[in-house]
Amino acid sequence: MQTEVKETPRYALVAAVQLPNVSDTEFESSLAELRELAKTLGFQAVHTFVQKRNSFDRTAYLGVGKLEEISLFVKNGIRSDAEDEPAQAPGEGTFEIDALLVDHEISPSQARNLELAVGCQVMDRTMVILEIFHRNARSRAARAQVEIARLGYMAPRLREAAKLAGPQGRQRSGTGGRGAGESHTELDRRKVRDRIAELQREIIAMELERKTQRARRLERQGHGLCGVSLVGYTNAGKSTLMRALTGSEVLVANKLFATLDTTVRALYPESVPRVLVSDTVGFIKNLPHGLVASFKSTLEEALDAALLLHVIDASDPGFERQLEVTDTVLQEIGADDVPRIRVFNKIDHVGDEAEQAAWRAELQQRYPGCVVMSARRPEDVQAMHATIVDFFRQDLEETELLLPWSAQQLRGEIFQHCQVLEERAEDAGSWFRVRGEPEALRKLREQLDPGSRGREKEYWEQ
Ligand SMILES: Nc1nc2c(ncn2[C@@H]2O[C@H](COP(=O)(O)OP(=O)(O)O)[C@@H](O)[C@H]2O)c(=O)[nH]1
Ligand SMILES: [Mg+2]
Repeated sequence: MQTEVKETPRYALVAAVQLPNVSDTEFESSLAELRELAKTLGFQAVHTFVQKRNSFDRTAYLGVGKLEEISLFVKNGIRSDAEDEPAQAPGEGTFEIDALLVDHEISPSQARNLELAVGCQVMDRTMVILEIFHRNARSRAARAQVEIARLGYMAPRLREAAKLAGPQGRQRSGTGGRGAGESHTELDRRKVRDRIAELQREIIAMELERKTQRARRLERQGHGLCGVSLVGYTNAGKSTLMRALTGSEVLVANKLFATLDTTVRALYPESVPRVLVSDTVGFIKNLPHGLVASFKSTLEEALDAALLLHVIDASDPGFERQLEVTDTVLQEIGADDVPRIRVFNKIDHVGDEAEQAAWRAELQQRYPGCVVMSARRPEDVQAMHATIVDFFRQDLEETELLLPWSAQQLRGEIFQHCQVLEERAEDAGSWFRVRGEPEALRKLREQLDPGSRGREKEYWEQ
């Protein structure tokens, strides 16, 4: 008997048409990516249906035979003891299918017909990605940009639903000339257009604001708050590395929807200065054109970081092109001046030990300063941890501070902002040898030596 509380997984089927001009490798890698994207939405992709066709079926994307096959799967569910096998009949010991995910963007009417034919919710590739962006957009600019894309995507689909809403709707739009139904649709269309225009104005205004935000970010770093952002393609291992670096592996092990956790955590073991690591929305190989702007704006959050880790799947044959695209996009969003380390991950996934060593050497030669590692090897994660900490320490200064007995309340400040190398009690107070950010040290000195401020005051009062 199962007594532990477990979150219910949502099961999804995946379907795709392979067109004649699409190679098997390309097709497979797109499907793998879709499954990975589905996972970030909390779906477990249990079964994939593929069909080779010269074109998508105009009515329902897939052919009739395939539709029947899927609908049987949806009707009976899957066996709970073998999660990728169809059940013979619905009932006890079966799991329900919650959605069918389609690896292309399909038209509103295709989606509608497909839903009717298979008997469950249908999400196409664009909708899956939009949902991920929606969940990951944190800044106002990113949220506005994603809403524009959602409106553009949803509007024709809502119209489609309204059109099929029954005889009433049809009757109204059918009353010759400009029927009531039609003007209603036009009204909706205008509303959507107005809203999009409004959002676009907001975005322009926010662009100005962003410049100030960057200045603020630099100031924050001066206070000893350091951010690292992980960027790179979906499936490169960003979230895995993030969990390993922040010690949250244990925490999420029992949690099914781990990937939904958003995603800023302190480096663990903790360091001084304290380093915050954040995950970003991954690049997508097959990104629908209409989503490019939203993607870039969600990525812009990486601009807040003091250091970017560009994670690359070293075992992916297409990594070079992905690396170039990432570089270009980072440049486009103005992240060029943020220091960056290339992290070739998944080296454990490249052949045997000799092959791994050869590949490592080649990568290190081709990309000087890069890190080659596996997020699954604790010693590699530890080394990455050390590299990050070193990065934030390179600008640190070493100095001595005297904390007078009368100012012991500032003791906490010292430990929070500096690494204390030595401490000693003296007649006048506690003496420290510390390392810290120059700006943080300057502030501390000011607080600790009110005398200097007093002298300044005298000077000004003369
Ligand atoms: N073999 C191997 N697999 C890895 C490594 N890092 C991540 N993975 C796997 O690659 C898949 C994608 O990882 P994930 O962290 O979700 O990638 P993200 O999309 O970049 O966040 C998961 O199945 C991970 O378990 C690694 O270093 N070696
Ligand atoms: Mg991830």
